[in-house]
Amino acid sequence: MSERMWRQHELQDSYDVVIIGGGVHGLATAYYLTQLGVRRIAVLEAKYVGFGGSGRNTAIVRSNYRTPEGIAFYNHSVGLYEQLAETLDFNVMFSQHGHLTLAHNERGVAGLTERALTNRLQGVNSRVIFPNEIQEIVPDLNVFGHCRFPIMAALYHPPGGIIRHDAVVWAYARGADRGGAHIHQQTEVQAIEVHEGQVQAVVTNRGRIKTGTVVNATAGYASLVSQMAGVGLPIETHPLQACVTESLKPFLNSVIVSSTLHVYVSQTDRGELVLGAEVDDYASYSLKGTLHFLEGAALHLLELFPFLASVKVLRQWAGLCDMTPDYSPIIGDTPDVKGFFMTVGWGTYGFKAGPASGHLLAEHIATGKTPDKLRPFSITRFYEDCLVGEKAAASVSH
Ligand code: PYC
Repeated sequence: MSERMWRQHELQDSYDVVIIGGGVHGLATAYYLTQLGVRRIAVLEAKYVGFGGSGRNTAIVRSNYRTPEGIAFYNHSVGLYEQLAETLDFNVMFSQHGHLTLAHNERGVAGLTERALTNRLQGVNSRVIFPNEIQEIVPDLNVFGHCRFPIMAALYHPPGGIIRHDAVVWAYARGADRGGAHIHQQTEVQAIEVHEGQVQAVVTNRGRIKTGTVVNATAGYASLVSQMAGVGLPIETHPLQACVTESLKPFLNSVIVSSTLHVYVSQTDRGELVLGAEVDDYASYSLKGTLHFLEGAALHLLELFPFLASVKVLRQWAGLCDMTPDYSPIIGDTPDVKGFFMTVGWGTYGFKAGPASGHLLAEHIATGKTPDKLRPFSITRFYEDCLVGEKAAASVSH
């Protein structure tokens, strides 16, 4: 009989660390904690592993952010992703064929130029390229043909690419399980008990768990879960929609993003095009796809690749994005509730960050020290006026 990827366990009545959320952030945190010698860990997932944002994103990995803090953090993630197949002994199908962010006006070119310079100062491979080179890299892109928004330049980021998101989640789940963590699916958190400013227990639909350390690693419901511990978050939740087409002969190696056209597209190893848009402009917990999204995404994709006009869309879906005011995540401990940690506010950019957030948060929890790369993302930045403004680098989510 083949080995199970992770085992089922009885829910214990106490754990040293309870992680809420069985997506890439929760599972990576569990895995790296086991590597630091922490053993009595539970990962609680209300549905099934990878049900939330980890199974709904468009699997893009990149580190061409705008701020020095963001670039250093996401670059840490790209480095971990590059080693992940070996680290976890699992083929995560990471394809680093480059990422292009298009500019269609002078202001866009100036923004990308600034990003390229900041990226390079942080050692990240990224530069601005112009139409002839763009056409060489993506021969089928409508660079010189008739279009409403001519392509003037692109931020070219060669280490960017796509990965098989399910494989990443399963690999971390297996690694965490092998390290001794218990993964409990269908286990919904109903309350977090706090007494005199210290976490005491988590109450679930399967019973109460005593613990001094809780990690909120949820997406979509992050503010509701933090509220259970009495911690308010500056988060608004919006759906983000995406879709996939039938398989086509390979023609697109790189990831193409246009924030002017509100679209990003890549081609998977199976030949399908995966494309997505900005977040829906209303706050909601709906996971329903809409015709409005499909019409917009198709229209925008055809500006870039007019020859795709008769291609069929096979499937569409939505995920939930917890948007913070500065488009950066909230990671670390909470000053008012001892033992309550968070890796939340992952907006539209969470999947690419999973390894870094798990790695650095595990170190933070296990040692009690805050790694330098985590410091800027503390919840305290909102009342110390130290925002990490990444809106301009968040693909299309604005
Ligand atoms: O941040 O790369 C990104 C992204 C792609 C799709 C949504 N966000």
